[in-house]
Amino acid sequence: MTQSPNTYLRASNQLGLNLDSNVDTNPDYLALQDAEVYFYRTFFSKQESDSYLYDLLSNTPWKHEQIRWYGKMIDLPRLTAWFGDEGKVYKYSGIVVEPHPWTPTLLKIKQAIEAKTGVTFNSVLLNLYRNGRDSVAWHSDDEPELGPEPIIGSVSFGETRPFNFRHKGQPNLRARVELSHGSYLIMKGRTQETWVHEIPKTSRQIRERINLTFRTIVEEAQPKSRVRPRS
Ligand SMILES: O=C(O)CCC(=O)C(=O)O
Repeated sequence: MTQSPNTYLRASNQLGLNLDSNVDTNPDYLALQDAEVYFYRTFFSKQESDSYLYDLLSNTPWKHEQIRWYGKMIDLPRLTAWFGDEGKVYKYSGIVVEPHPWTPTLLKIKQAIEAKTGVTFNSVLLNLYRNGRDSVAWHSDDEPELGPEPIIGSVSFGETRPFNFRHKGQPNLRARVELSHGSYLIMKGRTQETWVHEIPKTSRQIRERINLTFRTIVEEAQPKSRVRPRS
């Protein structure tokens, strides 16, 4: 007798088999000079990723922030939302954001990445790229409140977008990772000190993408002479 996929899933479940056998167990290590970057191409299964994408698109209080760019106020080319533990205020590009409290969905995603890698986070910035015109310009996640050598955990759902790296001291050193639906990228060590990253615009007709960059706001922000805005 042939079994329908659902019968197979139920049977596998009863046997305690891994239903997500097509998710990555170990990350790829990206050999970037002066940096430490790991990448799970498929951290969340397609089914989980579809459900997270739909939930986050519908239930996030998306905001269109403005920044001062060469003396003029401009809209960020994406929508954002900041969540985290109480009091974990984030300041970037002249924007100051108070955290929304964690939602059950965000806590589930956070617990999944923490359980696998042993790294914990107390906040997350959500970015919604509505189409190919939305982007994030070259920058590093090196705001003082992230402390030295911050660990950034970056989860993506929706349309695949290229994530470009450029070395700060040797701009001809470049790398690219395709951040696909359900992927998880971890940047640690000196990555933010030595490299910048961007999501470029594209003229391709593409659908939405949501990125969640989990961070840890440290209690004592280190004074810093210059923080470059990102657009
Ligand atoms: O969307 C991404 O993958 C990158 C987002 C990012 O660089 C940031 O929020 O600082």
